[in-house]
Amino acid sequence: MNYTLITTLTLGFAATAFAQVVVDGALDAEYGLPNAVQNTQTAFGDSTIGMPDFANGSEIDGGHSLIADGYLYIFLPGNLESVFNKIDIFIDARAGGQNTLRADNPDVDFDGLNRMGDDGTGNGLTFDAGFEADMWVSMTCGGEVFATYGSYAELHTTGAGFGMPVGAGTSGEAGAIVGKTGLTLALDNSNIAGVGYGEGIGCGEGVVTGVEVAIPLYLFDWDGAAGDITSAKICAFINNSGHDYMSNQVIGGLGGSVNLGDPRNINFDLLDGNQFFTVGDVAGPCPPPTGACCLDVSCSDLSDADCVALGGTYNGDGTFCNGNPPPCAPQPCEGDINGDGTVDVSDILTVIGNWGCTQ
Ligand SMILES: [Ca+2]
Ligand SMILES: [Ca+2]
Ligand SMILES: [Ca+2]
Ligand SMILES: [Ca+2]
Repeated sequence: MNYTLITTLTLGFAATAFAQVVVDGALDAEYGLPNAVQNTQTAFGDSTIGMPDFANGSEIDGGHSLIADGYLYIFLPGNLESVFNKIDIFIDARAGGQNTLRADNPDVDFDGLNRMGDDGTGNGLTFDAGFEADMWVSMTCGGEVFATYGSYAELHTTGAGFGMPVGAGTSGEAGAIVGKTGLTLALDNSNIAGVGYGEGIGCGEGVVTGVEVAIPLYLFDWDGAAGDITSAKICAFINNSGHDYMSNQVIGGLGGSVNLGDPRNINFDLLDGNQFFTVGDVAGPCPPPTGACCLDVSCSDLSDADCVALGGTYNGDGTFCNGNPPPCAPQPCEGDINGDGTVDVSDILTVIGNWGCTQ
C-alpha cells in the first residue's frame, strides 16, 4: 500500500473531523460566545476527578451552538457522571413537533424517551411556550470498562417517528460515537471547574470541555417539509439513569433550584426564564450571588471571606447579619448534650443525672 493510499484511507476514516468543528468534547473557536451560561449549582455532584472519561458528578455549565457545513453543532460544557446519568437534549428546528412529550415516541434506550412522556393521565414533560421539540438526542456513560452510548429519535407532531441507538464510544475525538446517519456525539469529562455542588446560584462560565453533538440537518427533514434550518432552539438537562429523575442542571438555568424530579410532571413554562437557548443567542453575564449569605440562598460555592466581600456582615460569633451561620461554620458536635461546644464528662453526667427519665 503506497503512502498516498494510506493517507486517503486515513482521511476517509477520520469521520469525526468536520471542516470547522472537531467533535471531541472540547470547545472550538468556531462556536464563539456561549448562547447560555448555567446559573445554578449542581445537586447531582461536582466532579473532582479531572479525567476525560470517568466523572463523579454531573453539570451543564452552558450552551453553545452553530449551524455550519450541513450540521447543527451543539456543545454543552460540563460533566456527565459515569454512573449512567443521562444528558437529554431536545431540539426545536422545524415547524410542528411536541410542546408536551407524547407517549408514542420511538422505544429507544430502554424506552427512556417515553418515560418522560404522557403516561396517559395528561402529564408529560412540557417545554416553554413556543418550543415544539422535533428531535431528542441523549448520551450516557459508565461501566467497569468505560463506555459512552448515544440515542436519538424524531419527535413527530403525531408521534411514531423514527429512532435508534446511535452507537457506543469512549472519550475524546478518538472515542466519539459516529452513527450510521452521520449523527456524532463526543464526551470530554475533564472539567473540575464550573458550578459547584448545591442548590443555589452558581456560575458556569469558562468551562471548555463536556458533551458535543453534530446532527446532520437532513435528519430533521424526514418528510421533505423541514425547509432551510437557519436557527434552532435547544433544551438540555441532566437526568438519572432511568430518564425518570431530572436534576437541577437545565440549560437555560433555573436560577437556583432543587432537583426537579419526575420529568413527566415538569412544565418548563411554569418556571421562570427560558429553559432553552437559541442558535445565535448571546448569554448575559452570570447573575451575581448578591448577598448570598444574607438572603437564605445556599452558598456552598462561597467562603466566609467571599460572603463578607459580597456585603455580608460577620458578627464574629459564627453567624452572619441575618443570623445564618456562614457556609464554613463548624457543625455542632454530636454528643454535646449540654451544648458547651465540647463532648466531655459533663455531657455523661448530664445523661446520668437524667437516667430513667421518661417524657
Ligand atoms: Ca470540539
Ligand atoms: Ca418544532
Ligand atoms: Ca463543577
Ligand atoms: Ca420557563
